[in-house]
Amino acid sequence: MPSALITGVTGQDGSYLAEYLLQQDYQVYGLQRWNSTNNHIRIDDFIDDVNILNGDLADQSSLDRAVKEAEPDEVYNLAALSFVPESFNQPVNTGNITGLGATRVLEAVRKYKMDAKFYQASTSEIFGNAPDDTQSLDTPFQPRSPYGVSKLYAYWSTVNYREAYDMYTTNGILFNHESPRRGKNFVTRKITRGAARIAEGQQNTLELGNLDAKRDWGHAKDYIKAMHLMLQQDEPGDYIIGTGEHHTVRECAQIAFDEVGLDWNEYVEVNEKFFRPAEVDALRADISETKKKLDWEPEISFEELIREMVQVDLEEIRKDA
Ligand code: NDP
Ligand code: GDR
Repeated sequence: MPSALITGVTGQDGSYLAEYLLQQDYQVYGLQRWNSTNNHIRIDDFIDDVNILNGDLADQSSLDRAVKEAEPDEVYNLAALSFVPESFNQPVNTGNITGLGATRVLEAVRKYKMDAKFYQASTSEIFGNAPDDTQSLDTPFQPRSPYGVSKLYAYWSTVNYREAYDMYTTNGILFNHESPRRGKNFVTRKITRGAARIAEGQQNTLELGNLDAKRDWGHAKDYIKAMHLMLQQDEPGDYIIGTGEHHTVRECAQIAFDEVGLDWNEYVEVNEKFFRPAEVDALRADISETKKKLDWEPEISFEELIREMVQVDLEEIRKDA
C-alpha cells in the first residue's frame, strides 16, 4: 500500500487530495497545526481514515518527526499562509511559513526519507506582472506580493534539492482553483456566498475590490488529480496547471447572481479597502506542454464551477437558517 504525507490537510486542496488518495488505496498521513478547537470542518467525513500528525511549518522538529513516523512514498507540501492580501499584513510570517516552510519539509525528507517523491504547491502568483497574455515555464517570474515572493523562494528550493541531492522534487505551478470548500475570503467564494445570502434575504449588498482583475479559474477536484499524476512520472519536473481561459471578477459575479435569478449590478459595490498594495491584473495558463507530458486536462468549466458553488452555498445557508 503506497503512503502519502500531506501538509495542509485541513485546507481546500489537502482535503480533496486526502479523499482522492484514500480512494486510490493510499495510507494517508495529514499534518495539521495544533489549535484549541480541533477544527476539521473539511475533513470531518473521513477523518477516521487519515492518520493525523500534529506539526507546524515553522517547527523543524515536528516536520522531522512527521516524516520519520509516516515514512511516506509521496510528500505533498500544501501548507501555506495562502491568502494574498493577508501576506501584505504578515510579510515576515509569510516568508517563514510559505517560503522557508517548504525548505523545512524538504530538509526533513532529505534527512529521513530521501527516496520519497516531493510535491510543492507552487502558484501562478510567481508570474505576477507577467508581460505576455499566457504564462508558461518560459515566462519570467515577477511576483507582486510577499506571498508570491515566498512561493518563488519555495519554487527554487524545490528545484535546488532536485539538482543538488538528486531527489524527486516537483513544482506544480497551479493557477487559481476553487470549489465549495474554498475559504470564504477568496473572491469566488465571497461572491457565490454573497449572492446566495442576498437571495435568501440575509445580506443587502456585496462589497468587492478590483472587478477588472482576470484569473484562470478551475475546479480544485480536477487539480488535485494533476498533483497526483505529477508524482507518478518517471522523472521529476515542473508543470503548469490551469484551464487556458481567463475571466474577470465581474464575469464571476454575473454568473453567480444569475444562478439565483438576480442582476449583479444592483447588489455589487466597489470598496477600495479591498484593493491591494500591488495587484496582479491578469493571469492565464499555457497548458500545451502539460497536456503532452501529463495527459491531463481540466473537466469542469468555469461556469459549472461557479454555479455549483452557488448551489452548495444556498443549501448551507438554508440549513443554517
Ligand atoms: P488553504 O488556505 O485552504 O489551506 C492552507 C493549509 O495550510 C491549511 O490546512 C492550513 O491549516 C495550513 N497551514 C497554514 N499555516 C500552517 C503552518 N504554519 N503549519 C502547518 N500548516 C499550516 O489553501 P489551498 O488548499 O487553497 O491551497 C493549498 C496550497 O496550494 C497552498 O500552499 C496555496 O498557497 C497553494 N496554491 C493554491 C491555489 C488555489 O487557487 N487554491 C493556487 C496555487 C497554489 P489551518 O487549517 O490550520 O489554517
Ligand atoms: P488570488 O485569489 O489573490 O488570485 O490568490 P483571490 O480570490 O483572493 O483574488 C483574485 C482576484 O480578485 C480580486 N478581488 C478580490 N479578491 C478578494 N479576495 N476579495 C475581494 O473582495 C476582491 N475583489 C476583487 C483580487 O484583487 C484578485 O485580483 C489565490 C490564492 O488561492 C493563492 O494562494 C493562490 O496561489 C492563487 O490564487 C493562484
